[in-house]
Amino acid sequence: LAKPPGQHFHRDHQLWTLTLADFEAIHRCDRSLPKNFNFAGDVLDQWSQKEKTGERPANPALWWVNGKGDEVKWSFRELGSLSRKAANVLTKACGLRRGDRVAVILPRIPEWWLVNVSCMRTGLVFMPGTVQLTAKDILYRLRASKARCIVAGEEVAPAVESIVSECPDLKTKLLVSPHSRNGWLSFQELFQSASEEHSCVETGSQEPMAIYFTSGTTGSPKMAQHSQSSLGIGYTICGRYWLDLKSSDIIWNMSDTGWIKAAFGSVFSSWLQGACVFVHQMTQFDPDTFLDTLTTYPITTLCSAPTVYRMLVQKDLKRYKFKTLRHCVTGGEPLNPEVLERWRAQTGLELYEGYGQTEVGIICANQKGQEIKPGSMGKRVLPYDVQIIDENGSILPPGKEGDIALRLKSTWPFCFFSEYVDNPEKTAATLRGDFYVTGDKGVMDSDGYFWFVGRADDVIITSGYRIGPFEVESALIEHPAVVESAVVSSPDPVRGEVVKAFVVLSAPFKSSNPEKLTLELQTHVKNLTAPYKYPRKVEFVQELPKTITGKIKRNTLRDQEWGRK
Ligand code: BCO
Repeated sequence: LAKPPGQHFHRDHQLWTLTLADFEAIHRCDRSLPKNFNFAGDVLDQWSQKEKTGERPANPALWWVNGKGDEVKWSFRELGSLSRKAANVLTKACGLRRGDRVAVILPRIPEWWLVNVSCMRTGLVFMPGTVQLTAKDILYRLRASKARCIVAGEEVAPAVESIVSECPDLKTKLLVSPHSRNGWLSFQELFQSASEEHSCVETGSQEPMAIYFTSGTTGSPKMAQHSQSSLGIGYTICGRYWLDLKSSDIIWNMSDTGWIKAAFGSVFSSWLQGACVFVHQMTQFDPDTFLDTLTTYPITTLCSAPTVYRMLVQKDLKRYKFKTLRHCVTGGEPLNPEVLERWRAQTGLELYEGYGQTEVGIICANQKGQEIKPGSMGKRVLPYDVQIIDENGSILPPGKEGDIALRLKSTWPFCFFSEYVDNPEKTAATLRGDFYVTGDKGVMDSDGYFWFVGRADDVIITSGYRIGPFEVESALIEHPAVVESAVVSSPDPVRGEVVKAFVVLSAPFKSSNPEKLTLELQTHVKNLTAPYKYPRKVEFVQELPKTITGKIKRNTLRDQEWGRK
């Protein structure tokens, strides 16, 4: 990086060697991002070279197990050749072109990593989604994004088939399964005969790389778009200083493939540092299986939602020997200080909380080497300038509660998302003065540590998921028993908070058995939208609190749930 200010650094520069000062310089625009950048070509293929020359430990790049005896281990070289084959499947057999959007709805199987990397190689924009998505969710995503292709497994294939006639832009359905299915191209078959010869596309650093659907208070999920550099370079600091990764590490990041946490924990942060990504494909989360995995495999780094740690500390952890585990991090929802203390007492390990969002990545964290203040989400992560601001966009002094915000002017942070696609109003609504407003309330103390207070809007953060009340209310209203409903957060000892629905019943259902009807409504929501959103608590009420203009006052119900006046 010994370049005069304002010049592009050479794209062969090894990003994992950049220092914090280099990132500050890039952020100040003293140094620029490379004009072109492609994570597959510029990072993964370089690690492949380092493997050849023995400059990287003989660690796999990806280590996948499923608990049934199946195992996959790929080096960076193997990942390179396999993803080149997959790239040829996407461009040649599927006829996809640079910039096309591809919905990828796969469980934690090795092909998810292959398809993602092959999208990078070909300049396709990948849109990950959880396999919990239902037909209605998938229809919305395919139509809103005008996706050209969907890559899916048997789990969601029937749901896709039920709505595909309503998606005129969708040209290809690619099935990842050992079996074939009518109307689908078979990934496995095409992959077998695909060539390993493929030249990585020269993508621009600001070119779109991925779209994530993210929930808000109103309407359907919005499409947050990230660029090649915001994901591909933006997570360097996070990988090095929060996850504390080196190329000899093995990181197990639990997150479902549908969330940005899978992108940074199981792709970008980890592979930028040349670490091994460990994956255990469990059909359902089970704390005992989780702990067995952690003791069986030489995992050094663990990344999981606070809900998982809350479930784990209920076990007798002293019975387990985590021989290689040395660094544990958490994020996606607030961590209670008691859980941190119990984890430390039972395992002897610290728990490093980070805070972020799909749009911005990780912006605050307890980074390795910093003192941890239990209950705080740590200090700002470079290059972000995180501040607490008031309703006019002015910075508040330490100790004052306000909106957690990121300074965008005069330099736009390169890890920041590009926009909400086709939604300039929503993009503009997140801006206040010089800042991007996260929608979360918080406080910064005089040492620069941030403390989470709560959401400024009606979004519910449960088990690490971000759920918009509107999405749950829209599902409930489709049941004949529901006249109207209001969905808010409610405290929960394990999940932090859960979704609670207040429901006004229609006349024929007023005398129904409440337990039976609760179960029926829960099943109804699980069938209509991704099941993680279902209301774990339901209360039947005569009426909902409303404003004079007839708008439901969710905040009154939420305050009531949380015992606030
Ligand atoms: O609890 P229930 O059994 O009543 O319901 C569960 C599932 O059984 C059910 N379900 C799933 N698939 C279904 C189904 N029901 C019917 N049909 C299906 N096909 O739905 C409920 C899903 O709840 P869950 O996902 O919370 O399940 P579970 O097993 O309790 O898992 C617990 C956790 C903690 C493992 C899970 O909640 C989790 O993975 N949470 C973390 C989420 C995460 O990674 N968030 C990060 C987002 S990115 C981010 O925040 C950016 C900044 C850091």
